[in-house]
Amino acid sequence: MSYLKITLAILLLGVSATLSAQEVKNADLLQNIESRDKISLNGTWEIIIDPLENGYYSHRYQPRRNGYFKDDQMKSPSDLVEYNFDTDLQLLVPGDWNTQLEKLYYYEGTVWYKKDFSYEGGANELAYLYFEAVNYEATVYVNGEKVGSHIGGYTPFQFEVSSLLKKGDNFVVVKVDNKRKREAIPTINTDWWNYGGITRSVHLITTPKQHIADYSVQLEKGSTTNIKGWVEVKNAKDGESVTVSIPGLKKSVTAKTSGGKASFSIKAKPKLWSPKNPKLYEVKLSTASDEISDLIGFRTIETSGSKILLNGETIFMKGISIHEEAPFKTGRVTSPEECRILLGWAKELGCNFIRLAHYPHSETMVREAEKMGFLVWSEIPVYWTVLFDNEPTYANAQNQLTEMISRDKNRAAVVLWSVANETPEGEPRLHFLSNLAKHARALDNTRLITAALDTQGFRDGSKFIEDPLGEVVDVIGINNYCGWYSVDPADCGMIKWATDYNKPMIMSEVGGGALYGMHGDKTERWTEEYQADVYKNNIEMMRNIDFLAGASPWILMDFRSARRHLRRIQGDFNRKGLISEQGMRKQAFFILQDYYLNENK
Ligand code: GCB
Repeated sequence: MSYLKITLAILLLGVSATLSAQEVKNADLLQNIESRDKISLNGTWEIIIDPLENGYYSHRYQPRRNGYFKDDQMKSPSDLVEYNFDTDLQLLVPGDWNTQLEKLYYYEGTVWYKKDFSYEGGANELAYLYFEAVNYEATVYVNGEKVGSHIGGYTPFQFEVSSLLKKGDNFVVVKVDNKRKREAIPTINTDWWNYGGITRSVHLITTPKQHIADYSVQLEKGSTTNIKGWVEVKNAKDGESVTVSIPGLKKSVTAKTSGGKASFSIKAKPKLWSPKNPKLYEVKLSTASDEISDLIGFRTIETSGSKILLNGETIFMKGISIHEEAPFKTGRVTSPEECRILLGWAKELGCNFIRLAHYPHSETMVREAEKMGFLVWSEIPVYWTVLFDNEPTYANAQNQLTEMISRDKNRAAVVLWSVANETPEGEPRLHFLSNLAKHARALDNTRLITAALDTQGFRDGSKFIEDPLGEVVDVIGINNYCGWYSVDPADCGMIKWATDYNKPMIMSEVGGGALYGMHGDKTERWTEEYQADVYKNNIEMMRNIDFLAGASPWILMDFRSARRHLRRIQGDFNRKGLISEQGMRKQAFFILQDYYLNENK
């Protein structure tokens, strides 16, 4: 055993000890918001830009009792109220603030959001405020009272607010703060735009008092004939009936709750979900007081040596990486149509796989991808130089992982949970990421765990993967910018790869930049010809990796990044897209397309 492996074994022992003491729970999130009774709180919100957090802190820097969340109004002409949502600015929700108001383009800080709504709630119902995502920290108030806060910019959260609502007019205020912090997830330094705001939809969801809160309906690991799962029923006594039926399979079972949960299994032979046949079944769940239906696919995913097997058969994952950046208008994706445009481009490229980088994308994106037959890699923003030895940082990362898995655990399309991207080797990092992998497996034993690594050694003339994290993950992601950040494109084709890990590798990033429409010699940076040559030679290199199980080159479309300062070429955009932000395909698009459509894999 090598020194690294011994260290790893010791670390993993420590990890399991910590975790066994801890209960592994899904996030408190209503599953499948689409099929719920709800009022949309999307649309125009009143906002106040508050860089000094004056609406929160007094001049003695103490939290105010009467902050902006009270939405105070002047009662007489002599009153002094130094803010007024109704006469201030407005923003659209969902949406980032940076691309909606010029003065907020580079802004990082606090913005207060307010929305009036009317509620006609019934006596026997509960009301949940559900936010699909707010970047980065949200503190939520209903009718002037604090209901809670949430950290993490890309996962959903909810608050049960029934007791704070009244019949008729109500208002919600959200303090949104996107200041970057060293200890945060992601940390201070990223290569994507820190879009602030209530970036995804907001709903007021109503449910019966006793309601179906969450459920898992998936094939049992290793089986294609046993659908196994559980249904969590809020406020249920023991022994209440829960029925799960799948009309398309002519199956229905009734299970009884115990401790608020009913477990079931169904013997069936579903047609398996795959990119070629993304079959989804209607699944109906019901209790005496509630019912919900979902579209669910069934498939298996596993590895065998260096192969990835989908439904028992080897699949080569022809992928592309995607940021949640809107085509044509830029900024955050805010509509299903925008998701479909991005996915349509990936289809045109010949992909059966997408890497949703570098944070959980919206549920809409994942569902649309599932309908279109894409395998999905989903990841949390544990990116670059996270504070790996800081416990609150770990807790934050684990919470984001829990929320991502909780939300998408019924999506057949999702086959890979990624715990990190390009993190520097070291013991605290190994411990941190091993814990995350262990946590993901405890929540969901049916999918594969991966991470994108950029640490490679060199042995016997080959690039050598020896990062100890390789031991922990099921599939090794490798980010490697041959021909862009290192060596000439022409030399990439000759590079060989090797590893002692008998595991599949996905080339999770390769690529180079080009400004759409800029032409010249293939040795001239930023030309489409240069980028195309990077792709040609990297494809040559990939052909020689016998343990390669797929690729997700960087990236489908140009995206905003505050690290990209070449005014005339980048102008705040990372130009590694195969397509410009205005939808124009660059030459490299067709090189990768040719590989995906014509390679006999
Ligand atoms: C990487 C990162 C990605 C960057 C990319 C680049 O390795 O994972 O987030 O955008 O390189 O363009 O440098």
